[in-house]
Amino acid sequence: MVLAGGEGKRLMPLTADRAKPAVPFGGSYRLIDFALSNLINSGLRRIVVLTQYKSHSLDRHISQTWRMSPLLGSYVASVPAQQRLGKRWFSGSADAILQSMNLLSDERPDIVVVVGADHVYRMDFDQMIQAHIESGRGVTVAAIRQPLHLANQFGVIEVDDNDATKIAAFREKPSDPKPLADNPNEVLASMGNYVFSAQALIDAIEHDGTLEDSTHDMGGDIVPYFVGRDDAGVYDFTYNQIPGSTERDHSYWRDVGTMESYYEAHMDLISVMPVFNLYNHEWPVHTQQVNLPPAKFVHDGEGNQGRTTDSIVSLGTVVSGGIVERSVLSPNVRVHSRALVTDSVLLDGVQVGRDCTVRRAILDKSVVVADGASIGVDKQRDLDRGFFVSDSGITVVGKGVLVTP
Ligand code: ADQ
Repeated sequence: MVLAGGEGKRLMPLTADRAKPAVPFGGSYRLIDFALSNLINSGLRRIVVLTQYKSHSLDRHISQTWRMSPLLGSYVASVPAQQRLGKRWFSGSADAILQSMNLLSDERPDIVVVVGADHVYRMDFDQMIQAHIESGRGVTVAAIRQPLHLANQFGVIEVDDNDATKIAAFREKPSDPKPLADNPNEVLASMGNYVFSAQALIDAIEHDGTLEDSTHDMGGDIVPYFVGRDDAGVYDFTYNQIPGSTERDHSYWRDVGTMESYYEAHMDLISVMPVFNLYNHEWPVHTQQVNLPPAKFVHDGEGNQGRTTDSIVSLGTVVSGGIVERSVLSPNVRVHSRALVTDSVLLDGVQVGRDCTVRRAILDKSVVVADGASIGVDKQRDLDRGFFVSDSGITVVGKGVLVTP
């Protein structure tokens, strides 16, 4: 079960009219492609995606890209909130499962893998499932070390003193986290990925549904329920072995929930020795293959050479007489004469006109930067023009906006 109903408020304006799992990433992908690729590459073939918030582009992406053959017993099905339990939408991620309980009773699985949809990583869930089965516990939570100062964004795990595979305490987004015994600057964070014994999950979710004071949240309520019953295990993500992964990108995992982390994860892709290697064909990240012509770099007839370095460039893009450095260009981008695009992420169909400068910016789909305009050069001016500027000074321009000089 893929939880894909989150709103992604901290990624506004990129989530203004699409669900967070549908946010484009890395040129050709959507965020959800990473979770779905991991599940498929792990041999899991019966997948439901629970959607809710602004799910149109997410549903379209799933049906166009991920649909498999129910006839052959494999499927990726997008399941919208259906108000099966009364006139209300999902109140939290556990409520999304409660309202989709019919899927479990139809399918009758032994094991249910529940994952989030907005992280960039590679993971073999089969290895985690094996560890879960061996433990005999009700739930196993995938975990990774994170810096102490980020603890308030994660579920924080404390392991048992005598058994490092058992969770002794779990607190969702604590303001006073307990650091790891061997490193005062780190905590053990939940990755939001769980393996459940099916009956234990059903019991926990149904019990939670009866509680008036519950937030019906997987991290906030369901995992603590198992911990309270001494029935929660932890799976250390650093043990997960992916074929073809390098020492550099082993255990790479990024929660791209904020504009800063979304931007930084893009920069991880384009560094010369990538921190996250998209070119590992042994564990491919799948996405929609669109029918577009190859990318092209040309001079403009006025002596300006089109040039792109240290960047990712997607199909259908043309750089004509402009310069692009350390940037990610999605399909169908145009960069025209004497334009300079640096340290930026340009989504589908962005057009950068002549003599423009784009610096440390994220431009959403179909943004048009008119001839002579600049973005990211004067941050105050960007704010005055109504653009979002992050704490570290990344300017974000929403879908379809015309940027004038
Ligand atoms: P968060 O990501 O903050 O923390 P949440 O907002 O519930 O938790 O999102 C988890 C996943 O569930 C996301 O993929 C989201 O899209 C989805 N989701 C949220 N509400 C939903 C709903 N009503 N219906 C369907 N899907 C929904 C979680 C855990 C933490 C953990 C971090 C890791 O709660 O313990 O540390 O993930 O990033």
